[in-house]
Amino acid sequence: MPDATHIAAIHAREVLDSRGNPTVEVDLRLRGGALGRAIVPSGASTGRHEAVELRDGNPTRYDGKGVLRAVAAVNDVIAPALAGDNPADASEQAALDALLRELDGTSNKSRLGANAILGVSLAAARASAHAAGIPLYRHLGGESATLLPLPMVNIISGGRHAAGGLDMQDFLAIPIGAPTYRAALRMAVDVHRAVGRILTQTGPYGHGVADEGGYGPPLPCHEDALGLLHDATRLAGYRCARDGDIAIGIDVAATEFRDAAGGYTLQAERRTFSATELADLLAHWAGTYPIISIEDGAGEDDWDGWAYLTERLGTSTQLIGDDLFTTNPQRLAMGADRGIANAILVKPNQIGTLTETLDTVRLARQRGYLPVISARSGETEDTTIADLAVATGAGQIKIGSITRSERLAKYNQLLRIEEELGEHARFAGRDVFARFLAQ
Ligand code: 2PG
Ligand code: MG
Repeated sequence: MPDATHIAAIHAREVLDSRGNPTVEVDLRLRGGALGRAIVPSGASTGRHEAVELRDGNPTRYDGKGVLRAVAAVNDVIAPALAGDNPADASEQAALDALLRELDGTSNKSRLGANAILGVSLAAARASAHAAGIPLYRHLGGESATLLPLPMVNIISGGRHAAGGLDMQDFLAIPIGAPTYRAALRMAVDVHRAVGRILTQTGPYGHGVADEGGYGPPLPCHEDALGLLHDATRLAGYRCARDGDIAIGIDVAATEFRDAAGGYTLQAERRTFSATELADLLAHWAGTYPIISIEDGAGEDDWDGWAYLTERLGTSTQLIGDDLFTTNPQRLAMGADRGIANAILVKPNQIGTLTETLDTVRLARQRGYLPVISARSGETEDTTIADLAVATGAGQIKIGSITRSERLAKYNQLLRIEEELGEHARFAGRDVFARFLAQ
């Protein structure tokens, strides 16, 4: 059938994410019968430069967080345009995404909503993979898509993702010594369990989970989180070292505690830091603990702070721009021109289409930035980012912790992909960080 990959119908509905907040789900059916479904995630610590997530703002429904307007944008605007008399071809992802951007007509997707647009974009990719009878990672990445990502796994949460009092958002275990993805996942589970054992000795905080499934204990200061991670790793029988089994990552999410005057106030440290002082504090920790990766160690518009941080730590440590770059090729190019950061967090809903997400990963490679595919703190059973990580050969993924099924849906999908690839599956482990480990 020549037009089997042309779109026959698109239908969106409001469903709920892992925080019980409404989000957009899209079903997209092709003329040949193939169906694609995607659910859009949602952040809590969102960057100012992200594409616009359209919410209803009606306080009588879900505290204003309803997405009926975004759902209507799909059903009433996008569906008639893409599935009408002149249907779009879902297998032409770039053309389809260009059409979606044109329909929206704004630079930040504020008319139809990035949540409406991304839902259609991802559902089209899934439908088209089904039509081709191949898994999504292969559809997007071809035969060479065989590299499983090294997971950076949230163990302790703070900031907007937990109520324990830490200002910084994520303390992560990175199983750099693992020989395979499956082994890496198990090592992360072991560390998570060991942290739970230690926390249970001192209080009730070894139970209950933060937004991304990690622990959110009320620790007196940030260094205690690093110490806890370090001790737990050893308790689990691993070596916590840059040349060992587990290294440490931090998502500082500094934008969240930067004030209007440019100061960074850490309640847990009972003081306000300048950007330079914050970078010095991070450098001090990196000299004490085996920290291999630091995300958003300066605010999203603090280019000078970022420049100093990069100068201090950029050769020895992965410095990821999340709120800084917001998966936006223009923002990444600006940063690359200034030599700022050396890695980029890639979240499809920050930019709003699959094509732009892939463009950003491509640009990152061209400019020498390591891409890290990432989930949001508000997630669902959608597993697209697992396939995306393999499709792009990104080498790293950040999904949150290893409890809660919106996280496990992705971790488990990667287990399936690894099994399916069999002897073709590759895993880079510590080699992802070769340029930093040589220091
Ligand atoms: C981040 C993400 C995921 P959020 O900051 O990296 O951990 O959080 O989705 O809330 O922006
Ligand atoms: Mg972040």
